[in-house]
Amino acid sequence: MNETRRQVLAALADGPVGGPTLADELDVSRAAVWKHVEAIREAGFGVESDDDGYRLTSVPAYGGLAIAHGLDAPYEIEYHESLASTNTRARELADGGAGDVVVVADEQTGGRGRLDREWAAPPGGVYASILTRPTVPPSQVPLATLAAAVAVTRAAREAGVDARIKWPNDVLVAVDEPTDGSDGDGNAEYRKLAGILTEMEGEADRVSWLVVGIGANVDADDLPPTATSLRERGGADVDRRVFLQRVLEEFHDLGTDAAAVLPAWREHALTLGQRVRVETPTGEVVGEAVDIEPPGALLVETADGVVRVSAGDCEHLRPVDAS
Ligand code: BT5
Repeated sequence: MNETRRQVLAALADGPVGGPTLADELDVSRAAVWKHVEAIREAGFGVESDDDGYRLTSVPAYGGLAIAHGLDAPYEIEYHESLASTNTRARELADGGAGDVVVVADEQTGGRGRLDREWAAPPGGVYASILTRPTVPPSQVPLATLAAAVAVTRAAREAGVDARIKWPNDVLVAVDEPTDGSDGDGNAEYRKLAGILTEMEGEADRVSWLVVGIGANVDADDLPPTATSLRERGGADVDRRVFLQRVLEEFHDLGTDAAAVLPAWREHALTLGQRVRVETPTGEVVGEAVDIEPPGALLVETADGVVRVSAGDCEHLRPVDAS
């Protein structure tokens, strides 16, 4: 995205500002300012102009420039109405040498989950892949997945939806939680609000690129029965643009700093304290999930002692203290 266009947009938001003033401030021609203003209008922004100059009157619901506008994180936004998969596109950009780009689509026609599973991505959801080049070893990458889960959870909570994290990458919401503020019987049914697909390339001691793909349901149409959405769970006024901006800002702030990520993850974890069954590449582990440790391993207390699980699919059985 054109940096000057972002600057023009920011100036209009602080407006009114005259075209000649803007041209001077940004060191571009008046014709260039006019072209940027026209492009901003074409992107769906409301821009009024009168004797005092240009002024921003409205921001479109979604789109590349709209997401970039007011975003407090150093990412470029590449927006598509429709893509097969934002992760696939981000990988292409990575192969071309790009970094600090977020690929966003309104819908995906070939959304991917982990292990070649499908991700349903109808129009109206948040599908975003954050491409970065962190200076960390590959072993730290699980922290980025946890950071993304925390970021989505915090943004959902800000939108009024009580989201929790299921290890390692699912954000869930209870669909039959009591509304009187009590904890209920501990057997609430949870549905999936968001999932994260992390991909990377690197050498033993250094990540080359990292793509963290986030899929979050905002609207409820055409979702699998095990899914839920922000709108369905009461976030009726959720602004998809602001939600994504908050996710990106939180993700950027957390980084891959274990001291920041793990306490935040623990705070929102649904998995800790539960009886779990984890399908790992080397077999099944059943026991109580007791903690998470860097860079993202789940500690499961089994009949044979504590087992450290780095990867796998986790199923919550029943809470340990439920009868
Ligand atoms: C995930 O996989 O949860 C990772 C999903 C990542 C999707 C994002 S969207 C942006 C970026 N571009 C991509 O192509 N992908 C990423 P996993 O843990 O394997 O869960 C997949 C399972 O979730 C499926 O087998 C379904 O059961 C379920 N599922 C599919 N679509 C869903 C949806 N929209 N909401 C909730 N659950 C869904």
